Amino acid sequence: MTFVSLAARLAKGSPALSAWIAMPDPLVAESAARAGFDCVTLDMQHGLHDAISVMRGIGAVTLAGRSTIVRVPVGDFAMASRALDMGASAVIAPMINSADDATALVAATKYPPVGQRSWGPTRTIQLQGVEAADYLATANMTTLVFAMIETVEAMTALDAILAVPGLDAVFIGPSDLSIALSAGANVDPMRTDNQEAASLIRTRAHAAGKKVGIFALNGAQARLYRMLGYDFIAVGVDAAYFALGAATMLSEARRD
Ligand code: 3PY
Ligand code: MG
Repeated sequence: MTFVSLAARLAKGSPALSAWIAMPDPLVAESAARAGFDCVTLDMQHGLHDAISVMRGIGAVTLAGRSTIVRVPVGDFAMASRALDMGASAVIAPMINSADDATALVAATKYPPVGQRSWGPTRTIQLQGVEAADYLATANMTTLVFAMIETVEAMTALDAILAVPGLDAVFIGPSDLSIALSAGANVDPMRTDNQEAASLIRTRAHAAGKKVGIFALNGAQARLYRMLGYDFIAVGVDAAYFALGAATMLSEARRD
């Protein structure tokens, strides 16, 4: 399989459907890459990944011909920079609530003059078979930085966040957003006010020239988001792929 970066795919206007992997073993990440997803996201915020499992997972996914996205823990912009050094095609940073947060994220993940990313992409260069000079010349365009919008503060600061130079995209966290918009009363990504807020974010981000991602709990939600014009859609989580596959097989096996 030829490796296609997420940036190249989105630049062509093709939406990307991503696996979402919490289990910290490269075999799980590789299985997702070979199962037909366009790309694979490894989750360090709520998933069980750490720096070593991310390094191994990126290798397995890349060698299976897919690009890897890493969601880093809250505020861990140093890890965002490391994930790119390890060969990630994109990073997602949760709970970006202000232009200052977004500026700090960009500083860690884009080379000068856009940011202050420090040099050391040894593993990326090895994995992708590129020359160091070519990587330096292209990395700011070929790697994507997503700021998560999932709080009332982020909604209030949305235009200022979208105006931060070097920020490529936003990623909506519809569960946290639904909790925030209901002042903690419930978590319901499909609630009408929450979907309206997500559409507002999508429209404003597209108007600002940014790509927009969102997390879908299942295939039906992912289809809806694809129809609505989201660019990057995370489809469910690895535990659900396993449970759904097992339930389907067992019900078949137990049918009289
Ligand atoms: C959310 O829905 O809040 C997320 O962070 C999705 O992963
Ligand atoms: Mg969240």
